[in-house]
Amino acid sequence: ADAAQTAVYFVMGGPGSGKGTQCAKLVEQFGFVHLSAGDLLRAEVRSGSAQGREIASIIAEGKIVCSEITVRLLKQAMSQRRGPFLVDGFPRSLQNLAAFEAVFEPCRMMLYLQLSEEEMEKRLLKRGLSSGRSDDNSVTIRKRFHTFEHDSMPVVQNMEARGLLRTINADGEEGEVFCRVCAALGLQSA
Ligand code: UP5
Ligand code: MG
Repeated sequence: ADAAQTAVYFVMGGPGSGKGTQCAKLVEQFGFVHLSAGDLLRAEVRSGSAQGREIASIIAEGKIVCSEITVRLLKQAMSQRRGPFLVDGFPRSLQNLAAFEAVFEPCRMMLYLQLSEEEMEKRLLKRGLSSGRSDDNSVTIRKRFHTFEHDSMPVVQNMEARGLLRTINADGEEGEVFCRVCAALGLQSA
């Protein structure tokens, strides 16, 4: 595929900041292709493979799956579709970023959904009542917050230093946040 058709936008933000929700809206209104690294990893877990079991235990601990696995899953998913791509919840570490950039063109931009831990926890615990996600419990949520601050914020800072970061206030109603997301992308929402 040629570079013009494979534009990549990273969508980052802490656990429960609304990445998946905002990506779904961008798909619906503008035809982006949404790739959630977490969803790809959870699909691998459901496949029941030995690697899936390994991934399951990493997710339940709120830790980061090794870059090789995640990049391979992204590569597979991207090879079947034509962009522009929203890569949601990745890269979560500087190592993830380096592994991605060894294979793909640098991203166009990173959207960073910024939200307080209090609000993120509220959203996740509410979702946890019905999500069935092994990591939507208060113990794992705390570990996810720690991993985000420790490993993922350096990626956000790296993007900022490269002038590629757009920080979005993710507090408020979905539609309100979506208006901010569209503005950051220079898109006119219906
Ligand atoms: N909600 C959304 N917007 C709202 C709003 N404006 N007001 C009120 N409620 C709102 O939203 C979360 C919940 O909040 C939903 O119930 C939603 O309705 C509501 P969602 O859009 O799902 O937020 P999102 O940021 O996508 O939250 P998610 O839990 O998916 O974020 P995580 O980053 O924690 O999860 P992810 O799936 O990306 O990763 C899970 C795990 O996989 C990681 O912890 C890690 O162990 C592993 N992983 C890797 O190892 N490597 C990767 O590259 C990716 C994942
Ligand atoms: Mg998500």
